[in-house]
Amino acid sequence: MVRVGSVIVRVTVLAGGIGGARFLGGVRAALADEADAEITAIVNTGDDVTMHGLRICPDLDSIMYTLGGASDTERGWGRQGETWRIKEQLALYGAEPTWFGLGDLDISTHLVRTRMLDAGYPLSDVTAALCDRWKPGVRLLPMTDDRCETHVVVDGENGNRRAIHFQEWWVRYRAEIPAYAFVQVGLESAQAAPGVLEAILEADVLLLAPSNPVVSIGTILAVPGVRDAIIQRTGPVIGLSPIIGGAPVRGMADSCLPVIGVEVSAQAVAAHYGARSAGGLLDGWLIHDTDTAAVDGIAVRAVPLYMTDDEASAAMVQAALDLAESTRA
Ligand code: FO1
Repeated sequence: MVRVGSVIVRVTVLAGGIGGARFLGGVRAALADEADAEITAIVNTGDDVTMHGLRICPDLDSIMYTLGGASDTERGWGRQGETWRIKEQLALYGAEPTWFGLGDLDISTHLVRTRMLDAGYPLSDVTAALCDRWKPGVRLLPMTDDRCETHVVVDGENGNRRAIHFQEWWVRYRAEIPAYAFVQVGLESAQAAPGVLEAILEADVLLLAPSNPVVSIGTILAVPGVRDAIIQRTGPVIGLSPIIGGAPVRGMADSCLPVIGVEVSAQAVAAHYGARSAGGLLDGWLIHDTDTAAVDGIAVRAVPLYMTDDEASAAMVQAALDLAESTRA
């Protein structure tokens, strides 16, 4: 256990959706018996989308449902015991999009969120209100309260190109149509949400979850002020590789990394994040025990990285905290 004097750690985690949710389950488990532990998750909101008039925040909801014990671990997103009656009825009306799976239980979350946003509450207040019910056991912060949806540049008609929402690319096209760029619309003028920069600066340890380095972690890093806060902070920054043996465990990182010219490997992602001593982000990097990686200035350690359950995830987190301690010296 990492001890800073007698104060037990404040851990801040940059996280995306499904991988981030599982990882945060491990962080919570690893610090379960540390009464003073404070865990803050800074969550990607680039996947957010408005569908059928409802505001949907997939990554915040994945983490909230997973840590709240209500997620469908099989499907990987949404609620266990979900039904799709409203979705079926919408399709009978021909209400587009019909390709996006809106579950009946999930819709209650979007109704409450949309009503609060329409009443003028910022997303961070809405998220806190939803978490009052789900009690995730960690503080969930959207990376920003401002709208900055990820769009994907794909082929259009007769040779030109067009941008579609990330959810259309990922859900409708399964990331199988070529992507030429990812653009978070409005991100350059977005503000970090309240508490985000402080949570980065003041954490005893900052962890980059094994989430998609491009559209999840990369989007959080692109929020004005976030990258600078990471570089300025004094305590260690430890990342965990989302790539094992040249492929992501889940999701579509292998479809995203080539778009930004990064190879699909633990080594390439570490080099992409860069060493803090060279103006980058990382002091340490955890890779799966079958992989190798070597980047000047980054302390690399190989441990099992499959998050099969909270115990396995907790072991990964413990390894990351131990690595943080060793890089601190
Ligand atoms: N993912 C799918 O593959 N198919 C869906 O129909 C789908 C619906 C959906 C609805 C609400 C929500 O919060 C997430 C949903 N997801 C779906 C997952 C989502 O696309 C991804 O979790 C993230 O956006 C990528 O990390």
